[in-house]
Amino acid sequence: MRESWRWFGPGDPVSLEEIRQTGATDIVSALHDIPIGEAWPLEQILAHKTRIEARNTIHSPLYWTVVESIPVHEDIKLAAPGHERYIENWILTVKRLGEAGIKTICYNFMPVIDWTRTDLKHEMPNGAIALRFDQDRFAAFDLFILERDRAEKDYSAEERDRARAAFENMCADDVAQLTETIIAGLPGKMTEAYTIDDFRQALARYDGMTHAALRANLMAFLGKVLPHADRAGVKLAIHPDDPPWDMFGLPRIICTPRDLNLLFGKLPNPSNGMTLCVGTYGSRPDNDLPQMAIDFAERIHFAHLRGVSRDKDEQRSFVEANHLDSDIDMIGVIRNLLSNETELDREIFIRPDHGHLMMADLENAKSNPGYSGIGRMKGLAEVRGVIRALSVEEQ
Ligand code: DNO
Repeated sequence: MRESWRWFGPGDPVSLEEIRQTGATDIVSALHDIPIGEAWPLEQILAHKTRIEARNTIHSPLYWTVVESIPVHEDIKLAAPGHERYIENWILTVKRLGEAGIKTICYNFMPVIDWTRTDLKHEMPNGAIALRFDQDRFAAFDLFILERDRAEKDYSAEERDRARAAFENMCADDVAQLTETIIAGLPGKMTEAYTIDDFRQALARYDGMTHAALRANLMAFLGKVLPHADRAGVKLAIHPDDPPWDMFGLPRIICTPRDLNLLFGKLPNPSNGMTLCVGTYGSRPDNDLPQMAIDFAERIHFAHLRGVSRDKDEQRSFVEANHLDSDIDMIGVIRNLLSNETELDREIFIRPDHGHLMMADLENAKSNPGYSGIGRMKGLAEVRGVIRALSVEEQ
């Protein structure tokens, strides 16, 4: 397994020198400054790679090997008139990354919103801070802050009552904070940051969009991209919709093994692959993560290792737990990924996906939610221990 680490570029409060000290060898990054829809210029790709790899002769080396993510323009997801040029640009970026030797590309196809949480400062019993998705607060936002048309029908009477109680508990600051957390952005999101009016308009563009129609748009997009990726030797790794269910009346189509079977069944190209985001898929009790690691062995090019603990009485609410202590059998997942590697004679990139805000980082005002240094280092170290122990057992 190749231990990788997400780096957001020169503005990231966690520096490349610090990442080196965690023991990671591979960098997961993107050109975040290029507007969504434009092709990434080759010179900028090479400059970013040089920046990442500059000190490799002096210190233990770091390589830019994984892209997360090339954003997919909303017009592609909508198959809106003129979207073909955005697909052409996406293909150009894939080809250029291939030329630069960066052969694993994570992306997602979530309409309007990328990953979504409701609380960025959930205190764990030990005082560390975790990210949380709370269904009642989410529903409170949808029903009483956004006041989305037809939102009512997406919640049961009991859910609406709980959402109202959550809403009535919020002061104006809480409302502003929750709104910002949901629509203005978490680090690494691949969609625009919205104001509430823009958000309403962005949602309106999807009125009437069914799962089947969105899936057809994904297939049409990939139908054009995959032949080029195959030729460039690049592996695409689709990231699941996080959390993996419909939200705001939007269809979400990469949530379960069934969704993945539809995707790979229709387009079996070797470059058509997936990111096994353990935390995302594991937010649903019906997704069996160790089994998915076996069933999709050839398709998994990248894995995000993170645990979630779901609330007992509300199956949609969860907290990002410790990497090894959660509702997910992380050791089983790692064991199965390791045997895939042996059987298929290849290496999978893994990264610690999110970590708790803890220790000195609690004082660090600049930490990106989920992406602080110390918490992720703890996660990586725990996961590394499991990998080493299981690898010795295998021999
Ligand atoms: C959050 C991440 C997302 C993800 C993108 C993938 O931490 O999992 O930013 O990277 O949605 O395209």
